[in-house]
Amino acid sequence: MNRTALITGVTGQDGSYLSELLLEKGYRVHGLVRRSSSFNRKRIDHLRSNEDFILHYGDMTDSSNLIRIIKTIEPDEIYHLAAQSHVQISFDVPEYTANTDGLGTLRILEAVRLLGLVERTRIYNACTSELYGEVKEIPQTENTPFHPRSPYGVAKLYSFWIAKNYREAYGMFNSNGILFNHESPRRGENFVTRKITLSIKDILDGKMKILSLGNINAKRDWGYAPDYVEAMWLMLQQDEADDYVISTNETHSVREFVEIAFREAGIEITWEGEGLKEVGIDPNGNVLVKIDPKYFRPSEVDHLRGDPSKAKKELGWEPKTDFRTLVRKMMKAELEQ
Ligand code: NAP
Ligand code: F7E
Repeated sequence: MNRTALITGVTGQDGSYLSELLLEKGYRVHGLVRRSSSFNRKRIDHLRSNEDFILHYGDMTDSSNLIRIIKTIEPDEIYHLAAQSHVQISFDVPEYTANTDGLGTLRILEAVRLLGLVERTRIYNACTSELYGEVKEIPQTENTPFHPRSPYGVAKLYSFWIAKNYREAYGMFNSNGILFNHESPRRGENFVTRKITLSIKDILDGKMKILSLGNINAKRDWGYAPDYVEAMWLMLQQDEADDYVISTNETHSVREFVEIAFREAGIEITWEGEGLKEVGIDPNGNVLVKIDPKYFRPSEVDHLRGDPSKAKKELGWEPKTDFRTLVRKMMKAELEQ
């Protein structure tokens, strides 16, 4: 096959699974990594000896490096995944989030356009169910109006529209993946699913007593990250660029995630009290879960459920992993570590 791909965000959860997928398919994979004072490559360390896996220093806030890298490698496909991806943290660093997640996408598009690669290079743009925010209908489809509820969501709204605008204005092959939450044992440790499995492991090991959470009634459409990176690849193999919802069409609360994860670890949790006083207790009456308002968001997304019918029809894509299996996989991986 001998195709060349560039992945921004290669050190992240999705970047690592996508790298594995593309290398298996025979691609030469280039990845953008940013400098940090301590090494941040543990998700891709196992790929380092592969000579088709090449890393370049860069940053989404610096156009000069993006132009230089894209000029050197002239990729057939760019998977643009790099982002400040934490919703709550985007309220703390809104300007940085806009720069990286919004303008970062523009920098990639402009680099491809100015380098004369419009005919050659196809771009996958990582968009998100956070665009729907305060949802206008259930389930959400490609036609549901957007109403983002965080600086992250608003930055990604710009990213969505600028990729679509460059598709319409310059005929670029830019596909937006509107991906709903997807998780794995490689999920960042401060996203709720991984925080829960990691904390349960710490409680069992005696390193932690109580898991503190924010809004446990929030509902998400949670899928399994390796299933979702396959959809990214499929989007770039189509005749035309387009926008696709990638989701499971099932929704579950954070509370349900907690209950199943504890059950997988052999502990049955029951709930007592209400609001800020609500606690999750084990059969011996020990409090293992409590509510801490510091994890509440200034504006919350309460309920997400995506309808992936278009992806099923046009890409032949379907989620392979259901919610229970996802929780089981994550908890099992945590306990085995
Ligand atoms: P992630 O684990 O947080 O990874 C983000 C990646 O972006 C990391 O490689 C990170 O590098 C890199 N990055 C952040 N800021 C950067 C900058 N200024 N310059 C260069 N690289 C930068 O995210 P993920 O879960 O894999 O998600 C991948 C993409 O899909 C993101 O755009 C995210 O917003 C979007 N998305 C995710 C989900 C989900 O549920 N996972 C759903 C919808 C959309 P470091 O390793 O150095 O931090
Ligand atoms: O929160 C609630 C929180 O941070 C999920 C990113 O990948 O998916 C992700 O964004 C829910 C929210 O993910 C805690 O309030 C309760 O309602 O795991 P999360 P997210 O905000 O849905 C979308 C699709 C993306 O695009 C993003 O990049 O869980 N919650 N207690 C908590 N959340 C966290 N993080 N920590 C808590 O203690």
